[in-house]
This record gives sequence, structure tokens and C-alpha cells, in this order.
Amino acid sequence: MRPFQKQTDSQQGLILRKNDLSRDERQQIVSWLETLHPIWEERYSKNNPPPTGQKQRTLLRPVYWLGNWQFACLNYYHPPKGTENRCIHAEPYPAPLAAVVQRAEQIVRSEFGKEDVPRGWHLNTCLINFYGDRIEGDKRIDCARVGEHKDFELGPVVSLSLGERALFQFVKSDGHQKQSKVIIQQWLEDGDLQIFGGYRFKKQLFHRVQRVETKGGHSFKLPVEGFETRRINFTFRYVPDEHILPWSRLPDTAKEDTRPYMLRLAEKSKFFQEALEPKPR
Ligand SMILES: O=C(O)CCC(=O)C(=O)O
Repeated sequence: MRPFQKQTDSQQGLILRKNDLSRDERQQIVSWLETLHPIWEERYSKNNPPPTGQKQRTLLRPVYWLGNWQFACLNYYHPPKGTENRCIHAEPYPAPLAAVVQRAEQIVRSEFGKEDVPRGWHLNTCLINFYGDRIEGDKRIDCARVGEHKDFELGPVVSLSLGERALFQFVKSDGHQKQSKVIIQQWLEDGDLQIFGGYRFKKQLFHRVQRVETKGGHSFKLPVEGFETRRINFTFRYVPDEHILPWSRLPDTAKEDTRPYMLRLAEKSKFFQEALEPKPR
């Protein structure tokens, strides 16, 4: 790892803080990560089948969520219409991540205008993406990328990267027919904190991870069968608390679709065991 050094590059709505973690913080986060059991999700489900012309697919990478879990088959949080029955309570942040979140919230409050930070905004949600190769027999399939999309949670999003560097791009998209145009791209390296918000970076532009390099020799020990992780990214987001509910309060169809994931999570997590069998009050 490079010596601990902080350097902030900023343009309106986009901030990159290189090497933002101390050696200790990094070590504690990685040790905690290695106790996690990420899962593979399918994009659709029995009660939310693929739209016409599309097929069921497994996500490109295993994931884990903190704060609240947004199962792909429940279509993620998508205001203004898609806010109900999409976000369910999940495990809290471990101490070393909570410290990063606190720091990032302070940066957002000092660097972004009030118009870009909704009332009540705090980073209560985190998606952890695991990037790497799927191993199938003697084949190794590099699936370390993310197609262009927007994060619809309200207000600025904060991302922390670990492991191999990734080519991250903000792109302008003119529909499916035309190729998207790259507007800004930057390499996200081990320990980098990227923050983006405001109209341009949240509403106008899409973002994507074009590729993840293999040259740095990073790999993580994670118990995901048939997968080798070389980069991990956390994106911290905000979902209003009134849109996050206990799994037991989902409608029956959503429970039916997500029960297999909950059972898998509960094999390793007391939090999810209790979520499946809430104690009567
Ligand atoms: O891995 C990254 O750097 C970005 C991940 C991302 O785009 C997302 O979680 O929405």
C-alpha cells in the first residue's frame, strides 16, 4: 500500500479522496470483510418475472448489504414511485466502517449545498459489491464490471474501494441504440473515497465500472464458492427510514420471493435468523 496520504480532487458534485484509509482502518475493514458470507442473487423471481424479451439472470457478482437490504428481485429503491416494500432491515455497520461513514458525512455536509442534501440525509444503507472471476471447472470468467446505471437513493452517494484498481466512468446515454459517451473517468484504487451528488452526477449522468485490473496482486479470502474476489467496493447511500421495514412485514409475495435468500443469510447471521422468526412483542 502507498504511504498514508490524503489528497482531495474536487469538481462541482464529484470528490475523489485518494488513499483515504489509515493502515489500521484498512486492516480492520478487511478482517471484518473476511467474516462475511456474500450471496448470489437472481434479478427476477416468481412474482416479479423478467419483462417481455428479457431472461432471468444471476447478478454478475456476489453482494452483501448493510443497514437495509435491497433484493434485486424486489427492484431496488426507486423513488418517487418505487419506495414501498423494497428495503428491509439489515445488519448495522461494523465499527471501522461506521468511522468512515461519519467522516464521509462530514465531508458531504461541508462540500455540498443544501439543495443537494435532502433533509434527514445520512448514509444508512450500504451495498458491498465483490468483483472478480467466476471459476467454472478449469475456466476462469472475468465478470468484474458493472453496466451503466444510476443510484436512485436520495442525495450524495459515497463509495469506498479496496483491492485492484477499477476504471470508473460517468457516461451520457442517449438510449439503447447509441453508444454512451464517456464524460469523466477515473481510476478508483485501494483506499480511495469517491463522493458524487447533485443534478449532474446523480440525475443526468449514468455511471459504470468498465473493468478491474489484475496487476496489483490483490485478492481477498472470502467464502464464496467458485469465485475469486480481487476488488471490493462499498457504496453508502440514503433511504428514508419510513421506507425501510422488517422482512416479516413484506407482502406475502415478496416474502415468498426473498425467503430463500433470507434462509441463506440466516445460516451465517444471527441478525437474519431473528428477522425470519421475529419475537412476538
Ligand atoms: O464499484 C464501484 O466503484 C461502483 C459500484 C456502483 O456503481 C454501485 O454500487 O452502484
